Amino acid sequence: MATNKDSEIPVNQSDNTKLAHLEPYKEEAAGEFMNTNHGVRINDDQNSLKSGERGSSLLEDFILREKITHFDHERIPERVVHARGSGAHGVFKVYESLSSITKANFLLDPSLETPVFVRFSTVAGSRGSTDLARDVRGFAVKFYTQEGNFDLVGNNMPVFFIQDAIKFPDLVHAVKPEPDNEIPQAASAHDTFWDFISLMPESAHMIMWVMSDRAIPRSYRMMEGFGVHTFRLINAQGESNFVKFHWKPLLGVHSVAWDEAQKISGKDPDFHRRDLWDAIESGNFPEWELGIQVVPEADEHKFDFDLLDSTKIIPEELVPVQRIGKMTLNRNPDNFFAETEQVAFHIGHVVPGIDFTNDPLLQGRLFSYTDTQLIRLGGPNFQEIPINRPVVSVHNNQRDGYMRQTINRGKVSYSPNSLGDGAPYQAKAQEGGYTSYPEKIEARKVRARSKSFLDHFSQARLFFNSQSDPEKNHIIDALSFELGKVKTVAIRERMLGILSLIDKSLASGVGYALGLTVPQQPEQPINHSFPADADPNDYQPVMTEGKLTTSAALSMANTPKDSIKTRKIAFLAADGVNEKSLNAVKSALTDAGAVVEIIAPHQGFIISENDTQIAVDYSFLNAASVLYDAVYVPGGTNSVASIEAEADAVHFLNEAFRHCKPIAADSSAMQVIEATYFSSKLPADFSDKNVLREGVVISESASELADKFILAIAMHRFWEREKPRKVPS
Ligand code: HDE
Repeated sequence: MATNKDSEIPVNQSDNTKLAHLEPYKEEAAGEFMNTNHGVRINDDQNSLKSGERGSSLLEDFILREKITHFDHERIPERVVHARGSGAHGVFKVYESLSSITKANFLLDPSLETPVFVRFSTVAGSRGSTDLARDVRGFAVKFYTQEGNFDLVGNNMPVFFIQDAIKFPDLVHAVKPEPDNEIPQAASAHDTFWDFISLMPESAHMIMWVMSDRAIPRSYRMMEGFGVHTFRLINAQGESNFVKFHWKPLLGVHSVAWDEAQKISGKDPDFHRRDLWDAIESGNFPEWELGIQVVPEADEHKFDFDLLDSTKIIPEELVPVQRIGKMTLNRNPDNFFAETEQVAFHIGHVVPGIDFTNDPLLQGRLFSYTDTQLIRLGGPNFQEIPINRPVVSVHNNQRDGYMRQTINRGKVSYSPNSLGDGAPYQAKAQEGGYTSYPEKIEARKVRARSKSFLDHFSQARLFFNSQSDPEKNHIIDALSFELGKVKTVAIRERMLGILSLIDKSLASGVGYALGLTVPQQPEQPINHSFPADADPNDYQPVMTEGKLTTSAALSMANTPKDSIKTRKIAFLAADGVNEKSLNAVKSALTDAGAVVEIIAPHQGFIISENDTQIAVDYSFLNAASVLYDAVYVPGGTNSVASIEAEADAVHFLNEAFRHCKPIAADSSAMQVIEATYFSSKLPADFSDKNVLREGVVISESASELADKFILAIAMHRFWEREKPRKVPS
């Protein structure tokens, strides 16, 4: 069983009540005979029953019929959004009781370990699409609490494209492949998406996030998560506070470069899935802290944005994020379909102590999630699928339907009843019965948008202004890429109008790449989405400046950069390698938690200069720099000569440089660096010994090299290399 060295959470997984609940459903074939679904042992699974050796197959072959029929029905509809995903089991523990703000049991007792199942996903692509699409990532957590399931169905971005659920089908139709030719797969870089976005200025803030590097994470393990909507926490006294949920990854927030993302999509479209799986298998359990921003009921209107508007964040400078507990993912699923595919999340799965607000996006989601499971999982009993069952037993008067598993005993399936002594009984609030927060409502029935929702640009600007220069450049590059793929020039122009309302330099940067002039005044009106009878002016964005000009939490440049745990480092070596420096650097890196892989001209073994065998992990044919975080070239005369002569090895280094990754080489391997495109771009004093410049380390001493290399790897990327000295790759 895996052990978790660095977490205080015990990994005795038999303590995990949910895993114990799943146990009876598991099947193992080891040592067993093969039999039919009806239990009859099978004598021949290789040949169908025929009328003679060369005769036709017989209808009576129940073994053939059963096998083929089951196979014919193996597929279920994929999720209409978030089809591509990966899941894992884990546990959550609160640090201290939150009884002052909530009565939710799993947030009260620091000794209580609540099982969780988490599914990460992309949004637009189909089930088999690449992990590295530029896209939002789903971050859905099912807490199996003692009071029933609580699902926190969030994303890795804290805002959303639209303000009202009624626009969701339009948004999804626009971003999915175009309906006439089903192109492009898992990409927003096409006309229908940008057509819709350019007419919906409320998406401006979300567009900044999706065009930022947050949309191309290095790993699911290195993403933040957000509940997006404002929820309510309710304490035992019935008092309500507004709350926003956050997940903060302990490994920091990191991304890849866009050029790299596109190449990973070809080299390893399962990159994120594999990364999550491998990390958990090797005992490197991913961890996140759960954070909350709490706003007292009385402060509902104190902000210059509306708490019910999902296109807005509460800046952390205004309401700090309190870290209240930790989630650790410590077990891979046994079966992808049974668990990851069949898990059904629902924002409406709440427990006493957690309640909703009137956010119109949240309200629409409350309908959608059960409805979609009915078609996807085929009927009203999907909650009986093992992964979806709560860890508490279920007693109510719901009955029957396709695939019912529960055998409800007795005559009574109604309430009130006297024949069953009135059971199952309603629970009082003190007995854990769910009561909704009695929010006061006094209103007319209207179809309308609140005026407090009409500031679409100030937080988009806040986000852009809060980015480092490389991050700003990446947003400009991403928009130039996406809009460059849009064929309709009028859409590009309309988007430039929107961008100019966020930031002039942003708009002019994108305009330059597109060869278009930024319109002086955006086309009027810029919001084309208003009711038929309304005065369009009532729906136009309100141009205001927010109270803050920047917020440090919005920039990934400010993420912790203190660890190289689980980073993948490539060592490029061949026969004749200097084994001493290879081993010294390897053990320094692995001691610091990194994963080292040796890449050589061929698989099997290489022979070091001291005639020892060193196992090779991959050849240049199977490996690529885009699959690694950093690269090191050890010395050794013959090895260095072979690596220098290997075009794929030189390409490996060029590409790593282009993607701003740390590169290290022994001084005696300098000729390999000199064979690269970028050696001429390095500072003049570069061949000096013991230099660390812009993430490139050359050293005579393996231990000094390792120290500097570790610092460089922890920095993740040296983006400042990027602009002035582009390197082909
Ligand atoms: Fe979802 N969303 N969504 N969504 N969503 C689904 O439910 C929907 C929204 C999110 O790993 C569907 O079971 C509507 C915001 C995640 O299984 C569906 C609206 C956020 C997942 C659905 C939204 C999300 C889904 C499709 C606008 C972040 C994947 C399959 C009102 C807070 C869960 C399914 C998993 C999945 C509807 C907007 C997160 C159709 C109508 C905002 C992480 O029910």
